[in-house]
Amino acid sequence: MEAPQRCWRRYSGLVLLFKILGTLWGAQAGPISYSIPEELDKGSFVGNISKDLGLEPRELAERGVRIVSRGRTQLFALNLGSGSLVTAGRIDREELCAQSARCLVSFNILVEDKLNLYPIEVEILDINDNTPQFLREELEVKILENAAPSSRFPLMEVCDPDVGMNSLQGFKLSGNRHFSVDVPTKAHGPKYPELVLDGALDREGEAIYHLVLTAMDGGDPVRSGVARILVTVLDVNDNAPVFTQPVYSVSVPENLPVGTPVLSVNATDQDEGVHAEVTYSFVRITEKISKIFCLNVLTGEISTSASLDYEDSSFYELDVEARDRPGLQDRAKVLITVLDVNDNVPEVVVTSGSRSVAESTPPGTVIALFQVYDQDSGLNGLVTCSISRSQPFELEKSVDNYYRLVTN
Ligand SMILES: [Ca+2]
Ligand SMILES: [Ca+2]
Ligand SMILES: [Ca+2]
Ligand SMILES: [Ca+2]
Repeated sequence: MEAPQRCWRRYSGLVLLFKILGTLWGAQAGPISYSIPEELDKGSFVGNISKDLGLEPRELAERGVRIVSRGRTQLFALNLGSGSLVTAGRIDREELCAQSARCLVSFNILVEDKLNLYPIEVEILDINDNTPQFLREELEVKILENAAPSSRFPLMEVCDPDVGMNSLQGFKLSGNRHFSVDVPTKAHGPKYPELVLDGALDREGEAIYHLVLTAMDGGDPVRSGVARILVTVLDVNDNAPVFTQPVYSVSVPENLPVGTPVLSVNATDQDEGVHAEVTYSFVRITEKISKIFCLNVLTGEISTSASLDYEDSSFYELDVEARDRPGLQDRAKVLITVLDVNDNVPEVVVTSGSRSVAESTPPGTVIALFQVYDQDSGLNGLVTCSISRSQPFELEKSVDNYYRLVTN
């Protein structure tokens, strides 16, 4: 196998060119041509040289027929017994001629007794003895999830040092509707397959794709090489945080100690990393409410920062916002109902009354008018009023929690 860097590079220096030593000896007009496939065993038949020189096989030895060439290891030899030209060893076409379309070996045969030179040309035919091979067997490709369809991403180089149909003919990508493979149509140069994005990606849907790329030559049988491609889809901030519910409701007693958590809001963000880092804040909050409730920026926990008072305010509506680091946001409502606690004692307010009462005062005389009330609500504000039976007075209910104290 050729070193990868040499693949697909055209260079001409490897074609053997043997100069004819001269025409002084009257060489033949054209070369004697033979062709053999590469990789034959040593001693394989190339051509019937004695016949083509018009000699008997035994004359090869008698007339001193031999191969002449300069500077290279001789690839061929004469079999003096059979009178044929044979291979002197295995010939690797790829080593000899690289990507040249035709691989010709030229040399001369000298007939010593007459000093006649005969040019010989042997074409080495390619066989499909190389499998397409990727320069790397694994590659990670990172693609932003918002990459436009038809975007292209270069993959690893592949080489097959054979020529013609025996070299690289095409690629196949393991079935995936998001990707295909294509090779830019350049006449020359390296063949880098490219990954083509066929459809929109969504990291939140699928973040990783395992693809198998196959490179095939056109030999018979076809040889193929495979490489694994890991596509990592990179996140883009395409999701806003979303609160787990649009409205959060809670009821708390008004005597809740300061600093007690009331409830937590929570928003999730489908993205990753800083695109999913959510912070919380109140939206358009009055100064009064901002002194009563505080919101933990990181956890979304709302707690009291002052005492609640049902009698002052029994209901709060707060707007909260969740925001990811780049700034996408969502909003929700928080409804806080303050429940009454029996924290007020009933009060008695005397509206009118006498300081003293004459002993002779007849029964049923009104001595005082007073009102009772309680700031609490419901049962906590329901006041009952009574007087000791041992006293010479009794209570008479009037309107609106008013009572009259009368003698009996
Ligand atoms: Ca070959
Ligand atoms: Ca091949
Ligand atoms: Ca995303
Ligand atoms: Ca986000």
